[in-house]
Amino acid sequence: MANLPKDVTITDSHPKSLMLQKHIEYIASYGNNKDDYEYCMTEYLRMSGMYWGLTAMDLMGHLQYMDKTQIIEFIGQCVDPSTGGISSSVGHDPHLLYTLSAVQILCILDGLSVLPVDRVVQFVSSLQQPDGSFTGDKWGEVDTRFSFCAVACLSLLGRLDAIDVDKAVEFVLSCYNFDGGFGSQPGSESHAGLIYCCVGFLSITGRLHNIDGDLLGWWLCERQLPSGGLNGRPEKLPDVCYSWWVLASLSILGRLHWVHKQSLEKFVLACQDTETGGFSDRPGDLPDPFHTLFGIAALSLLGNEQLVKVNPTYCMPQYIIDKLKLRPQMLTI
Ligand code: 3PZ
Ligand code: ZN
Repeated sequence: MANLPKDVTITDSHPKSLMLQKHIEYIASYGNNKDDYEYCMTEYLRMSGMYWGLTAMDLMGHLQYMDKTQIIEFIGQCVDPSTGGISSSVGHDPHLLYTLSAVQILCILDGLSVLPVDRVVQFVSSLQQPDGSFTGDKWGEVDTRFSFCAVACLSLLGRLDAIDVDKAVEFVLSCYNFDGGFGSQPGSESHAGLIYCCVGFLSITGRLHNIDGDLLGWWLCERQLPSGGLNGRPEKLPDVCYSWWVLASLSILGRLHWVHKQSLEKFVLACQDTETGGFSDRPGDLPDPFHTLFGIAALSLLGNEQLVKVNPTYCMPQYIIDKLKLRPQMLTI
């Protein structure tokens, strides 16, 4: 058997243009029925789910369809009184992932005043380890994803000074591999999602000059398959969310033009669900809010003029990042 790359086939039956109105309806009605099986099942990632839906809506220019007051009040109830960390739902354990989602949402909604910011900052900095790495919560494992969450969260709050940035950089650079990519820990295999986290981390901390952008850019654009879609590592199927992780990384590295934009756009558009709205991981699968956000965000990075411009480091609307006036070294090069 020839070792052909795994891929999908896009046919004429797949959608070719952006069905904006369908996606607005899909996000607006997602979770409307609180007795839904789906709604109950996703309680453990509700905070991130809100960030995915809200950001998708803002990128589609329809933030006004979301209930801002209700969302801000919900986040206020998810702050853990003893640690200052934020959980996915009321009464769950706080985690760095949901803390970042909550801060991203509140930046978009201009609702940061609901947070005890000093305590949230204290929660994030308490997760830094002596080697500079971060865990996601008090018990969890070290992972470069959490290094990204920590600096993204603190930079949005204007409080990067609360951690040892040099040590944090040292740890992330210790996860740099010979192929130019990054893994979750020193010696772990390169993976596009983790590369996004590490490149975003180095962009926020102003240390992109420490890596070889050509070598990493090459690894990233090798993720593109004949269908136009991108995978997360060699021998894997393409997936819409990797369109985002790979494209955003290339954009931060100033090498967005290294992918074939037209065929990637065709792949992403083929992942729309023509009946329900929303995007799936690959053509023909069921849509979800996660792939809907990253499909829309990828199309925004590709220059789709129906969408609001997205910031590649934070996956938030660029106009929000502009309003925050982050220090210059925190901006994407
Ligand atoms: C999905 N999570 O662990 S998860 C996620 N994945 O919470 C959310 N591409 O079963 C949704 N795969 C769907 N709505 C999938 C978020 C994962 C990523 C799984 C996935 C995506 C292919 C298999 C990890 C930021 C935050 C979290 C992740 C990545 C980036 C699942 C499986 C896992 C998860 C949720 C549902 C459908 C939605
Ligand atoms: Zn995916």
